[in-house]
Amino acid sequence: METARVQSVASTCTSKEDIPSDFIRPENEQPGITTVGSTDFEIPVIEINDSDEERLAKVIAKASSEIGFFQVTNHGIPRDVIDNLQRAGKEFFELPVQEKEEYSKLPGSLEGYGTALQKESEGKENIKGWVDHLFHRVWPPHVINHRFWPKNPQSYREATEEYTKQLRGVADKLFRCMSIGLGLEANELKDGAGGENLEYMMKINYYPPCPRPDLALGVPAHTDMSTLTLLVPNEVPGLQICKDGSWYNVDYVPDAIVVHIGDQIEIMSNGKYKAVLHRTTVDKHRTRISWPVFLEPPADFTVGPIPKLINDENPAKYKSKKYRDYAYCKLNKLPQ
Ligand SMILES: O=C(O)CCC(=O)C(=O)O
Repeated sequence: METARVQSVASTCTSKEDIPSDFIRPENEQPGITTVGSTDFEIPVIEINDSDEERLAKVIAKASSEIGFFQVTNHGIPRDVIDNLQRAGKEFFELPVQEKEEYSKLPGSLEGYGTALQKESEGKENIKGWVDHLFHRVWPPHVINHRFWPKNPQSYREATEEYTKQLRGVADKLFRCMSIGLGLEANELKDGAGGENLEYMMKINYYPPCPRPDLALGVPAHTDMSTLTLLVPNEVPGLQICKDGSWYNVDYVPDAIVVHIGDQIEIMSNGKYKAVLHRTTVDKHRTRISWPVFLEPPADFTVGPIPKLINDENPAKYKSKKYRDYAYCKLNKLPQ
């Protein structure tokens, strides 16, 4: 990598002793060494209020196949709905740890609160991520377990329900456009992932200030195993995407929703759309918070390349399997 294009995320930091060693990434993952300062390609920001879905489909299909990532504006979710969601989530994370721990994950459950000091189950090194998080499902009603929804602040439930209701409309529009962009009927992509049974898993990532943001990561490099991820961050940048082996900062775009293509869309499209490899950095002085919602097929639903997209010249590149089995292999780092 050319040194001139490399940017140090925290050049003012002084010594490695500033953070515990189990947060320090190996050099090939350290953002201070591996972040590329400028892009020679554009990270797409797409206005989705275009009522011509054919035209919109082309733009979205291009971003989905070239990068697997874009941000959408003019999505129709009112600013105050997002503000209420973000205020409630921030207030929860600012509570004393004992109160947050009432929502801790139970053995074997993905939902619940996890602390920053939890070890990642990845790699032999067990390096920790500089982040706290809370997971819980928000849609459809039969998969929701309110045990994991904070009761404090009181506004949390209503704010989250209202955001979810609005987000479903955006998700449906994106699915329709992505389906048309593959030459399919508008409903086929969503139907291939479970249709109205698609499950919405919300996560809140809370990244406190870090004295050595050049050495640590919030969330390490990964692709999302879901279909699509729709995310609203606070104003502190930190998301990076990988393209052709290099890491690029994603700008914070006010009022935008960040869209990641996940593994299940890559599979259904038989590789035409790409799941984006991404990670998060942390800030020396400011707290970053993000609210991804992962749109997941039901556990027993089988996902595979959409039959209309495969033929003798373009055979299936991926296995069809139950989402439960896909998730098990991904989480345990087993071959798919
Ligand atoms: O915080 C972000 O912007 C991305 C978070 C993420 O990739 C994740 O939680 O899986």
